[in-house]
Amino acid sequence: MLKKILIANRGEIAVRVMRACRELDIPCVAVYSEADRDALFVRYADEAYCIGPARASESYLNIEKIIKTALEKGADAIHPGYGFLAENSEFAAATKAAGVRLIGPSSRVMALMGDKVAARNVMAKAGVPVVPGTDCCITDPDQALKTASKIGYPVIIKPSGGGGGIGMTVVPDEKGLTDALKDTQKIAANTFGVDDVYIEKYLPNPRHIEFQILADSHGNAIHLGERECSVQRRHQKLIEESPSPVVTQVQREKMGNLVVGAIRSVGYECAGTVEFLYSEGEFYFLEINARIQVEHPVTEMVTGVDIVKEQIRIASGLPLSVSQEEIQMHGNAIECRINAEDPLNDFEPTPGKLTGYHSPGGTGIRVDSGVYSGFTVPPYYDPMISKLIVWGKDRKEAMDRMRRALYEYVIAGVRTNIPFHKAVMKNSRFIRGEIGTHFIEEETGLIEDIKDLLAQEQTLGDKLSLKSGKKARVAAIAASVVASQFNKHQGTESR
Ligand code: MV4
Repeated sequence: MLKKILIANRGEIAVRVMRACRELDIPCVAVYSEADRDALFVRYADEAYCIGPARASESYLNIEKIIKTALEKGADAIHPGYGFLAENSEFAAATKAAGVRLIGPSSRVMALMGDKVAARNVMAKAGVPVVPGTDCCITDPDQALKTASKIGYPVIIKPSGGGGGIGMTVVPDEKGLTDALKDTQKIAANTFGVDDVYIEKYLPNPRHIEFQILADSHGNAIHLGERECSVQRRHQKLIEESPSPVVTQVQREKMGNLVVGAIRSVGYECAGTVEFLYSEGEFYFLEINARIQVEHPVTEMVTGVDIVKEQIRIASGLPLSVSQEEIQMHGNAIECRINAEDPLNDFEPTPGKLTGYHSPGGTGIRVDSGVYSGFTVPPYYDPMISKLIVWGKDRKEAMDRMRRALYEYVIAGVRTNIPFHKAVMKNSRFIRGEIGTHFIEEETGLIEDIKDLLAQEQTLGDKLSLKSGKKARVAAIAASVVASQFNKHQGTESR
């Protein structure tokens, strides 16, 4: 087993990884920026070292400094979490050169997966369905026109070095293709350093469904079923669940086995996610993410597998602790990402001091967070406060539990997207599981629902804080939230 792990990340995921380390009795080292001095993960760690200023390029992205800290402090491995250096193949190569293990795939596999055209070809060769499109990069307009008319409009042009939706252009018909090609190439060059692009058939309103996989150095590879991540906005996921409301056991086994076969064929060795678009009953491969993902807890809740511990086992050269036959999905899990952002102001970030913080608890609740009451959410990074994850014996119980948990959650001092999640949990399409990647923009009524919710809470909060005095404001907010949920105590002052 690894002797000491440095966590090259911050926030909730740093805490998540350290929790696994603590259970495995492996000491953990935090590295942090000046903006994160007071963060929970710094206090949680066995040792913590400041590695630079708030600006990520000088701290969380500072390859040299991070590797130097690992060597100096005797860490034999680095866990990169998600974002920052997690899928940086140069970082993977530099860690290896320094004799430190990276908890993730090799730099070769990382580079292969980072090249979206290469990844598409690998998957197609292994029999995984891919979106109809090109198997090489498109350079000139004639080639583009020929390809597009073959696959049929609308098409989507994507940067090969990209991922996550950046720089993609949808082209409805032949007219706009030449200009769109030029534009996408320019964006690709500016963003990813190479102007390679490829073309796929555009699927109008697909679901986003992804499979969790694990592969060790002994040739064992398994999948842990799928996650449905369709509720997202501008490529930021907001709600994820497992299993997907539309995937049957037969489809799950079929796709799971295909995916496992494909990752075996490339010598993949770590946890990963294979992303698909899903439309009219069919799956289409999109890309592979060679990292732990934000939404991994929903898979942990339904399978009982601790994915981070498995990552650490894999990096230690140990075999996976479970076989495919032992994996069973139990019940349903839903995750809401709780962000410091204002759903009534175009989801603009709202960093600041959490003057009051009370997280929900009870049966079937998991809260992964990197904050505490009195903590100030810094403005420099992603504004996620926590992930609220619930488990239920079926999807209905999971939704009922999520509603209950959201109404217990008290965060004072900054606006959050909790009212957004409350509105979605009441949305009839969401309840029926009828979601696609355009769900949020289609459900324009959500904004009105959020306004109503906030007005109700405001009214009750005002009444209660008059009665209970300033010191009890946080408690009053909690009470108002609960009351507005049940709509029973409105207009009464009995509470
Ligand atoms: C697509 C698509 C429709 N057709 N590809 C955006 C993120 C990146 N991983 C892939 N993306 C898409 N690729 C084809 N051929 C629609 C999207 C897309 C999307 C995908 C997953 C989740 C949310 C999305 C939101 C808008 C567009």
